[in-house]
Amino acid sequence: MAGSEAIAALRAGGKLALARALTRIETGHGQAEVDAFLDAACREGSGHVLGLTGPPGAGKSTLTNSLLKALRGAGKTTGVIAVDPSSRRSGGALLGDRTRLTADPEDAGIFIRSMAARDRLGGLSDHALAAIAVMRAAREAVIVESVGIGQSEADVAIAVDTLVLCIQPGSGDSLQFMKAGVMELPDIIVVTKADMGAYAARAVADVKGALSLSDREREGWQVPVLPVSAQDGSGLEALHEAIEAHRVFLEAGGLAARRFAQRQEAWVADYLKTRYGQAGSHLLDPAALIGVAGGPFAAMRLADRRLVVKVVPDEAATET
Ligand SMILES: Nc1nc2c(ncn2[C@@H]2O[C@H](COP(=O)(O)OP(=O)(O)OP(=O)(O)O)[C@@H](O)[C@H]2O)c(=O)[nH]1
Ligand SMILES: [Mg+2]
Repeated sequence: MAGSEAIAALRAGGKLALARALTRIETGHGQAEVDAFLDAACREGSGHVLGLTGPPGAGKSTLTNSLLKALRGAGKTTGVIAVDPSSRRSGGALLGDRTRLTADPEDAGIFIRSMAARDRLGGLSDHALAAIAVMRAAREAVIVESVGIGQSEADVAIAVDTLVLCIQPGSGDSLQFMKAGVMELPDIIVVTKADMGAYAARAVADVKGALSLSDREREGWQVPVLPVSAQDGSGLEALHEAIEAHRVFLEAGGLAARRFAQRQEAWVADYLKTRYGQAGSHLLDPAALIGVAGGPFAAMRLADRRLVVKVVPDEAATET
């Protein structure tokens, strides 16, 4: 099926079509037809992708649940991808996530998928990137839950439109994040479990202190620091509004499209680096590859073909 028609069928086919598409991109990984489908999804997708990231236990899944309800309440079709940090972890962790994500199974507008991060701890696998591209084409709003940021180029920051960093009170995490230089990544910072009173207020002050002025304002966007409790519901509405405001901010002036193009280049650059190392990644230009191949996924396969080792016959042996 040609790209555009396949995307139209995906949109018309509901949850079943989405589940099939996600299975297909895993089983058919590397096939030209699958790459064409993924590139069409990138071209035609327009869903807003929200990333929720932060340390283990910060409250990401609980918050995902609350935001899912808010988005459904606003009438949006939604998709959730929960990225499990390690494929080596037992099924228990995934099941734990599933029980906290208590979506109505009858609601055709909610689709939830758990995925292993595979080889890259805390980062995203190629499969997760592909799944996000598909969800973005099929749904109006997508939430990606992932542990940790700033650990590799392949983390959630290059996969989403709006990045929310979750920090829990009393953890001292803001200091760690500041030292690691990841404070410049999030668009919104949430101090979770705000029902913890003085601890939460202190954490908000710490985060604000850790954010330098340049971190707080980027390209005209002021990074808000919001205390939120998924338990008693306080701050949830303000968070939902901030996410919506960021979406509108991105749409205005075509910033969303520009950033999406940059992110696709980052996917290809990361693929080159992961697969072929520093030397390999210097040989090919991601933007040029995408231009020739027609999209980021076909570009990765084009890179594979170009960088395949050619065996050159020994000169001395061929001279005689
Ligand atoms: N007091 C309080 N506890 C909360 C709140 N949100 C989550 N928790 C608790 O914090 C713990 C971790 O919550 P999760 O939502 O599973 O956190 P997570 O970040 O998804 O955890 P991992 O996916 O394992 O990294 C659970 O025991 C929750 O009940 C909140 O708003 N207030
Ligand atoms: Mg979780």
